[in-house]
Amino acid sequence: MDILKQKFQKKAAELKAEVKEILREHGETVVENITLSQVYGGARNIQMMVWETSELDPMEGIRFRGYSIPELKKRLPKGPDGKEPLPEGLFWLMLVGEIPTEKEVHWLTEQWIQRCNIPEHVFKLLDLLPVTTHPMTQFIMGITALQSGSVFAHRYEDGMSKEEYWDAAYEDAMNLIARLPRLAAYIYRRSYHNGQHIAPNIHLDWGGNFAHMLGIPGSDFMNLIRLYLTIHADHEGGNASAHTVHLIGSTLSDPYLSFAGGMAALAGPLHGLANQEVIRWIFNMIDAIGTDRPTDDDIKEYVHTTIAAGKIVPGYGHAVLRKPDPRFIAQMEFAKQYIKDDPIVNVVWKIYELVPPILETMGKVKNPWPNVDAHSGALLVHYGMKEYDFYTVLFGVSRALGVMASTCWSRALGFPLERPKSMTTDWVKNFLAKTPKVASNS
Ligand code: CMX
Repeated sequence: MDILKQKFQKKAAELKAEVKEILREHGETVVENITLSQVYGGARNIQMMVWETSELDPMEGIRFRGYSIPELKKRLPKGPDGKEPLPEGLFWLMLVGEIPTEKEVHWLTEQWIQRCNIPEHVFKLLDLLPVTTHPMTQFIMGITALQSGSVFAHRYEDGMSKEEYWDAAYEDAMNLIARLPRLAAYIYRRSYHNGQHIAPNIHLDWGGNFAHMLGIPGSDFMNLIRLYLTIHADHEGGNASAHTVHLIGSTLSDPYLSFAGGMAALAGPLHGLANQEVIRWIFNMIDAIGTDRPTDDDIKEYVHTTIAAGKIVPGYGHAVLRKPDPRFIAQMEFAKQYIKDDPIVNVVWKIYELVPPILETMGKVKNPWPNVDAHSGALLVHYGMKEYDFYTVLFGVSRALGVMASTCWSRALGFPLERPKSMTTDWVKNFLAKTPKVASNS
């Protein structure tokens, strides 16, 4: 058994025993009451699942196993030039709760290189699609095609015991993560570079090799990809992509299929697709105004026009966060360190000053601050990746780290089929007829 799997097995057995004890003593304890507004309002804030790998605080933002992004930037092992953290280290941390050593991260990089081979039928399937097919559609189809190699599905068919689910899930998680950069780069090169593919470089780390296969040169772009893949990896369990992976996985559908489902959720404009929408919106604004150096008034007017047309301002707002997203700030700091006077980056920073007060005056937006998607496109455009339809695929490659580590935990802890209760409005009316009215706080 490999070193990471051994560590995970030990930790999982300990936590499983602990959870059993917690539930034996406190299983009937009520965690919180739920209001009708939450039921009709997208289940906001209802605590209804366990997700070990990260936790989101509305004011402070994401912590991965207790570590904030600035802490991770300091403590995780870094790429060859010692600048940006290696996403391999974050996966290790999320899976077993320990910051890995340089040696352990090196081992993981090697593992993913050994597991990165993609069967020919996957490329053949993608080649049948029109090159104009949205990259997220290609990504989901590619992942689904990879499912034929699912260790979990094959072992289940062979009569695997419940006690082994975590082991098969681990194998699929490791293989899938290893293969995603190659799959994503293949989609990028076939969609935008006439199918001129670039072979993997086995001497590079997971993120560095991904940047290399995308074909965008330079060590700064490699560093951007390392940081990007780290900060997008997980955002606790309730976000739409993570929750979808959790839900599908609970049916014992294998990790490939549950990840493909999660990617379909990520492809929505209120979630991960917002990263392409942000840059499309900025390009449209620049076209409408006629310059990539718009004034404050130009931008304000464009924001008002967007809102007046009944549209959202992409990259702003969040279902949980109530402060600027630390993932936005991390990208802003990257730009300050690596990039000088880039027009699109400057526009993103001006929008950051101008949009929150406008959203606040609307009186209904709970969080007027930027989220992760408000900045990422400007950095990619700077390094030459202007094909914004591809951006959500990058997000998806990163998100695999968190949702796959969590899938291992879900199978190790033996989580059952997820099946919350729904209700009809008739049920609600009957219930209200019998229930004393609670004063509204608005
Ligand atoms: N621009 C305009 N209106 C906005 C807004 C924005 N950026 N953010 C919220 N609102 C509106 C909502 O549409 C809602 O309006 P209605 O009452 O008319 O339906 C109202 O403000 C209240 O919404 P909220 O409670 O503040 O936000 P939600 O939790 O419902 O939704 C989110 C959160 C992210 C979907 C929303 O803020 C939004 O649409 N943002 C823009 C899209 C975006 O950037 N998504 C990416 C999020 C991060 C990620 O998952 O990748």
